[in-house]
Amino acid sequence: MAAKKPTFKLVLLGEVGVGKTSLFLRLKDGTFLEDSHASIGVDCCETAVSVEGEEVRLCVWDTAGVERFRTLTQGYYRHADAVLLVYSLPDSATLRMLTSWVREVNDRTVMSNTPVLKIIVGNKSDLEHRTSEQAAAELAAAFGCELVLQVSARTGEGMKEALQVIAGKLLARSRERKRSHLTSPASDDVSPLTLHRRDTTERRQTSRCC
Ligand SMILES: Nc1nc2c(ncn2[C@@H]2O[C@H](COP(=O)(O)OP(=O)(O)O)[C@@H](O)[C@H]2O)c(=O)[nH]1
Ligand SMILES: [Mg+2]
Repeated sequence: MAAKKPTFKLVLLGEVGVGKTSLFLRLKDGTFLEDSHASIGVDCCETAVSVEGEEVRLCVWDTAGVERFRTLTQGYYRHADAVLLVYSLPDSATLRMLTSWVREVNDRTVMSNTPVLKIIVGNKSDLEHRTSEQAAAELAAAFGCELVLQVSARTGEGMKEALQVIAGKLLARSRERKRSHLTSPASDDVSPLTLHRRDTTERRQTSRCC
């Protein structure tokens, strides 16, 4: 039987208008819509990335626009391996607002077994930047975000590289976790295989994508 491909859940967060749905549609269909598309509902899509010859699947989730009311459900965060904290490069206020999103992520994922990978994504790189890279780097350092990336949903610039680096990080982290499970003295008590099976079942019950 073929080995199960490593699969990771990524969720998009950030202020309304920063381009989350545009990034999502770029990943899902390779398209970009000029007009705002606030009415698109919660959705997820899967994209495959090759890391050192291994296929990694990334399931990306977009909000239903409910971030406007800060009413994202716990299910949105459940089993998330990474959060993409999106801001708009031409709008520095959206970067400042990420601090409250990071706090929400920390609150919502406090119970998860493994810390979620936090990634700051500056979108709209095709427009004039009004936000300094330094400010994004400082926010990342202050809140334990491991990556700071710049992309454009409009042109697709930086998207392939972003997926590559995210998939690489998640795969390395998951391999490291498996290694430490195998070598840990506690591995007799908690079987990684059992945990994995339960995890997969829960995912099936709570998610359409992964
Ligand atoms: N120039 C430019 N505009 C973008 C980009 N991404 C999104 N937009 C525009 O920004 C507006 C808000 O995008 P949307 O994806 O609805 O943002 P969301 O509220 O975060 O989901 C729309 O008019 C998009 O066309 C981008 O990379 N470049
Ligand atoms: Mg949206």
